[in-house]
Amino acid sequence: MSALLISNGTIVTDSAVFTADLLIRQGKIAAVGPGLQAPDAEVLDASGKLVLPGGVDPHVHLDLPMFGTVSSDDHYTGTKAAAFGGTTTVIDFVSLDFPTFRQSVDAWRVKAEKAAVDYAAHMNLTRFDDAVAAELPSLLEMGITTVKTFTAYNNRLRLDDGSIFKALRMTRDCGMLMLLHAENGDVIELLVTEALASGCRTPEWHARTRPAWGAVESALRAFALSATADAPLYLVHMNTAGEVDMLQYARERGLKVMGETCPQYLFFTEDDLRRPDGAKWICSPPVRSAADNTRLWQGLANGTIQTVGTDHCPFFFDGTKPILYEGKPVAIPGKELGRDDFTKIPNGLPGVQDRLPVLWTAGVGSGKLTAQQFVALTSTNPAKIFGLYPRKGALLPGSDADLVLWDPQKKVKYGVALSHQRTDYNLYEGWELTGYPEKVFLRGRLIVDGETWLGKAGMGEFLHRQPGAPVL
Ligand code: DUC
Ligand code: ZN
Ligand code: ZN
Repeated sequence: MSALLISNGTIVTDSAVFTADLLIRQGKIAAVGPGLQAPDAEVLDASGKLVLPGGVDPHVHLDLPMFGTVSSDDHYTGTKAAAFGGTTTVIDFVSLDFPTFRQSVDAWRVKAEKAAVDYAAHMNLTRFDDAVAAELPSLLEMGITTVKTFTAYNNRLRLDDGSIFKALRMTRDCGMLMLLHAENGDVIELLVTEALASGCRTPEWHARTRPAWGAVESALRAFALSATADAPLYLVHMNTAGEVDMLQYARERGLKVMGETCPQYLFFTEDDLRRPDGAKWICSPPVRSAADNTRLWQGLANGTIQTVGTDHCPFFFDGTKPILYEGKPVAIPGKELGRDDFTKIPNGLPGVQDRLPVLWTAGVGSGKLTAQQFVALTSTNPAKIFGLYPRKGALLPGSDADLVLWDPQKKVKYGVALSHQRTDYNLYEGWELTGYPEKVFLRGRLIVDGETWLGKAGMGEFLHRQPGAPVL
């Protein structure tokens, strides 16, 4: 692979913004600094453009079976969409669908092989017995250093508190990190049963049966278990002000706890569920209120929350009508499955491509976040927390040359026409964005050039992660 010198760009890292050249050799960053000389290198003039480390999305669900259908982006289409949005690494979830972790991971590896950007996996820890406990440390041999547990989805995904506590002691001893989905499963089951019995079936009941207090109390419960086990814990998809309060409370007391939110929780509310097309906004946990949006923004700005992921798990709004994807008609059953019953609407939203562009405009453009905070939240922090740094999330000599040439002046009217997410809608339809990826490189190879796709299925590499990642 020939050398590339990106000259005169504005380098943005999690801690600095400066003008410099950046030299790429053999897919790695070879040097960063002013006035670099490389006579053999092709030169790309990046004057007026920003050079960012490729985004790291720590939370996606590709090709995930749910409610008799499947999330509509597979490991190729979802990672292609990620690349168009400036994300060059994604972390997907392995469902514990087989008797052993090994079998579950092997089956997932086959599905994930067609990824077009680099990828890693979290393991869903949705059973906990002697066999699972005995096999847990071997996840490290499979390159997996993180497990996700749930305090909701009774009789399916949920673990009881005792099992979460035991698992925390094990993840601590193995240098692993536990992720936690915080909602109150018992309360949800009861409220859903009552709602259906009373004929309440519209999308807004999805949120009304999954109350914010359940997220708040189970977040605090999980932090207490983490403190008692002296084990690190990462709270996924924070959606309520109360979770930010609990995370702040726990971190002020020195607990090893961290948190992630997602764009949908920064921008949308239960009012969106009351729209005629409200099913588009159904995800779990649900979108909440304007006050929750505000507190989550504060949590990002003041450092209480460490990352912005997406929980990308798209479904068609109307999966009976095909869309054209790469010139071919595709229709995958989606939200229409629950037209008459909110409990049958597949849970999840598209977002892997949208994350950087919408967060840039609404965060950096509005002055809520600095450009360095943007890089920290979307790339460097997830890379560090999940054991990928400094290979990913950094613009350092030796790092993978995953980078985004970002045009901070570019104005786009965003929406489904610009989106490569394989679904028939976009949550940000018609949004006027300022700042957009112009070119995206994966290990030194140009994979997105404006609106042109130069990547390929299978280009992505599986990232074998190392234990002992830092708590930020
Ligand atoms: N929530 C969703 O909305 N979709 C996928 C998984 C999850 O936790
Ligand atoms: Zn979850
Ligand atoms: Zn999720």
